[in-house]
Amino acid sequence: MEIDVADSGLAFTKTSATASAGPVAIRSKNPQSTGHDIALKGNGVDEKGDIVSDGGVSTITIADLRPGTYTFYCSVPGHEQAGMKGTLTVS
Ligand SMILES: [Cu+2]
Repeated sequence: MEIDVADSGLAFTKTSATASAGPVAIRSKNPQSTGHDIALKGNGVDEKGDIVSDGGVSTITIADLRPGTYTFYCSVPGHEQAGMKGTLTVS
């Protein structure tokens, strides 16, 4: 699934997403010159992708994501607090 970085500002292009339980890969293309990553936390999951910029794609892969509610976010310091986050609902 894709959760891309917005063209500008500290935001993704969506604030919520859904996925089916099981193996899940999240790809996040970052068009900005500012570095960002995609990260996921909740229910014992704590995954962070590489920080990328200028069209790069940050990726995380979870082998067996369980049903529940997770937070996707950018782990660059200050970015989540500034609003670079959203909710991933897995069912
Ligand atoms: Cu960021």
